Amino acid sequence: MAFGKLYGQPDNGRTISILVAAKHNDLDLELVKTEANSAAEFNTSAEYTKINPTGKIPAFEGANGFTLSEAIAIAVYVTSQNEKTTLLGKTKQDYASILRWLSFVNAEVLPKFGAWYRPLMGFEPYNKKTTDEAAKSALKVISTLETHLTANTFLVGERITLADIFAASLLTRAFATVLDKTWREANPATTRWYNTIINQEAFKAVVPAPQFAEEVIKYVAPKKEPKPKAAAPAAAPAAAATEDAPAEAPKAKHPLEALGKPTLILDDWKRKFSNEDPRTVAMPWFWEHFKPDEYSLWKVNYKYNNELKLTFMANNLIGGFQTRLEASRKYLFGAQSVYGENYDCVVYGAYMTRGQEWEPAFTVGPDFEGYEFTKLDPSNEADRKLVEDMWSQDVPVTVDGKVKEWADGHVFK
Ligand SMILES: N[C@@H](CCC(=O)N[C@@H](CS)C(=O)NCC(=O)O)C(=O)O
Repeated sequence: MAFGKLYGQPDNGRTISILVAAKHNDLDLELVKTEANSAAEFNTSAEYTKINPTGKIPAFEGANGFTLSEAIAIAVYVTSQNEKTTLLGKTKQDYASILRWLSFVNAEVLPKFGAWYRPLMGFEPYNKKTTDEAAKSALKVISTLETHLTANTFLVGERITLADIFAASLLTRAFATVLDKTWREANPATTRWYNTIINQEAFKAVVPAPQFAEEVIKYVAPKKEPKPKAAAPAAAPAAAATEDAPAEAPKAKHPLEALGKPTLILDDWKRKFSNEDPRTVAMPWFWEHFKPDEYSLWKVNYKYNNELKLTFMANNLIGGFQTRLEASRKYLFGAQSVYGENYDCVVYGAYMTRGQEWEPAFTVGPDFEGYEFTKLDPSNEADRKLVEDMWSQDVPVTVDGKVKEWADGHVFK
């Protein structure tokens, strides 16, 4: 039986740190995949907020009922379960020094790096000046590591401790996105140390192939194409994001409101989907209640799949797309996934929207121009299968004769 559940994401640094520490001490933790979005339905539920009142990840729920939030506390708690662990140092000074690094990386380093790479990844609105400033302060704060690791093999003492595991884990995304080849060459001590930590067996068991950016990833503005006038929705959507001015939430009434109340209440379906097995219970319920005159089904595939690189970045693209569909939440349900591997992946998905056109629901954000919308026929067996596969997120897709396994994805509900 697992020691407890860890609520988090497999590509989230804070989550990784706890999983590696547990692995190091042969402690079994069950990862419950939980969005890094404190506003998401599950994160705001009573069930989750009693474990972590902020709705953020990570959070821990022990098999014995003990619950804990805050990455540092969870990492220390999990590590200390092994009475003989060497990860917490030998002396009181070691232990305090370990806490010093945990706190430094969690509170000083990670937020500064996040402020740099999150806008580049499309997670947050991009503003060149702010992002450049974030880059400067991130590089300044991480120079503390280079200085320390030039004179020391590990962060504390002569062997790996939780400080190293925690710091390397929290830096995985920075190395994958912004700590590029040039930076690594200029910072050999931190790079040597990082390579040592990520090549430990326990680390590799959790993150088999951490990524290294060749160059700092570039912000890519949402694709824009000339839009035929006829495609404009009834009410004006939010302005498309530009480099310095992110899109604002639409203030006009949603055009789909005019369609009135359908017999299939979207919230009923969303609840069914969230609480039941998709294949055996939710989908049969869906087809029984789906009304083609009230809703339409759409295949929604990314247009620029050949430009995708790392799967976690492709998954972030989906996250950004869905975040900016917020204004249509009352009228829209669907799921999109990344299939394949790094440098060979695609973003496919399927949605159901109120009404018979895709534009009113999808043009509330700027990202729709990067996607191709193909109407599906609910009476066609192949189209029904496509919807079920996309929403169940449990089977691979075949692209140009090549099978691509499901890697990650998001459900918009
Ligand atoms: N102080 C918390 C911070 C947790 C945190 O910020 N988690 C991020 C992911 S690493 C999150 O859940 N963000 C979602 C949000 O802020 O909505 C800790 O150290 O655990």
